[in-house]
Amino acid sequence: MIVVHHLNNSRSQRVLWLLEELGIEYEIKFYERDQKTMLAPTSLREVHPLGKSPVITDAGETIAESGAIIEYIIKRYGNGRLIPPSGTPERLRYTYWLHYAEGSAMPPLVMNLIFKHFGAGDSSANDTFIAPQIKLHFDYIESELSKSTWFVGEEFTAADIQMSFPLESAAMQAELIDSRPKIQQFVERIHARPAYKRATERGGRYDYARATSSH
Ligand SMILES: N[C@@H](CCC(=O)N[C@@H](CS)C(=O)NCC(=O)O)C(=O)O
Repeated sequence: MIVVHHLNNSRSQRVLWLLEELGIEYEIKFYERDQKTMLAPTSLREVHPLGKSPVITDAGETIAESGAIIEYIIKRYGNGRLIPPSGTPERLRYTYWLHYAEGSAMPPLVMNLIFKHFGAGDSSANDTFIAPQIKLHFDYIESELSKSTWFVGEEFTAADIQMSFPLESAAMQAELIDSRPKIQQFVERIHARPAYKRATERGGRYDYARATSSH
């Protein structure tokens, strides 16, 4: 059975959600962030050397990186669900968004978080790079979401699950979300899905699920 090594308030919530969408049985092993540093406990390094979440174990394999985990689950357990058929334009878009979430959307958001957390005295990095990059990406995402209900088209796919984390992270910040109604609606739509709700019930407190209700 799949074991999800789940860190509270983290990207591993996406894996729980995917498994709920597919109706697959799984176990959760819970890990708590250090309250001060927000880092994962070192016990997670016993599962994978980087000690990051998500990581799953299944059939003797250990799989890390949320995109790789999604690919693995969809291929092994999906039976063609939540992924467009290969060789279609939809499949190309699916692969694009699956990689874009962690490869392009998250880096400026993480930089912003670190910048805010450590309160750097010199704001030039933020003004010249981080803030303009966030604007560029989120304007782009807003415009893509004005073309269709979901990232790939009218069908919900696992790429929407992968994209949920950057969008939920953005939705925590009023200045990013207030002027971008499509992103806001996307986040509301995913939060209304029964499988999403079941995943948050099983995964425990997940602050990002409250993103849109807070403002
Ligand atoms: N690109 C990786 C990022 C993994 C990652 O940084 N996870 C965070 C949780 S959202 C983490 O484990 N943070 C705690 C730590 O670094 O100790 C993925 O998508 O799986």
